[in-house]
Amino acid sequence: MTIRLRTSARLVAAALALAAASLARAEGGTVSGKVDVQPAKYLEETVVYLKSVPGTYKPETHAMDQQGMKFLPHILVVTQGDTVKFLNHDNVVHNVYTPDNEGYNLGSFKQNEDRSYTFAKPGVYSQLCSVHPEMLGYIFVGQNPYAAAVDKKGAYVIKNVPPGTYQLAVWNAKLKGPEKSVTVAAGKTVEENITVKR
Ligand SMILES: [Cu+2]
Repeated sequence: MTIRLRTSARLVAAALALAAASLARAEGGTVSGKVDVQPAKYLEETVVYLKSVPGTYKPETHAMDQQGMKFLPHILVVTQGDTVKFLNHDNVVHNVYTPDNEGYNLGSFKQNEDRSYTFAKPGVYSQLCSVHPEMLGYIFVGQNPYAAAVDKKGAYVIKNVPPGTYQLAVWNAKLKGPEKSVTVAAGKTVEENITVKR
């Protein structure tokens, strides 16, 4: 009896160890840091991303609103294969088009109507409204989900990155920044600060 109990306790311990090992494998790492944008007035239009991360990613649907005569958010970060639903919460007709990459024009639509577009290819797509030339937004379409727009202080956080070595790159609407090689380990954070300038 005692022997049997010990054996089953050992089996449970072995099963727990296996579960812990597979959890560790599934756990990703974090890449974070700060982007110093010179001149700082271009800070908002900055996305930090990993250039190529092997894998297939489940398509998701995001929303970009037109409200208060603005595209909200100003920059939307998505992954290739994702769909963006464009909303209109203004009491005026808005349009959505882009001249970038394959280009599209979703026509004009009224308050509480929407239009959708599925992004098949990575790239940056400026979002324009033919009715209101002052309106401008951006959709950053990554090859993978490991991308983040900076916050108001220039900080970025890219979470749940599968362990491995990647090229970290930065996109800015007006400026350029370097690429860096980063090695991500499970459960660890890599700090990378980047300077973006002319
Ligand atoms: Cu408009």
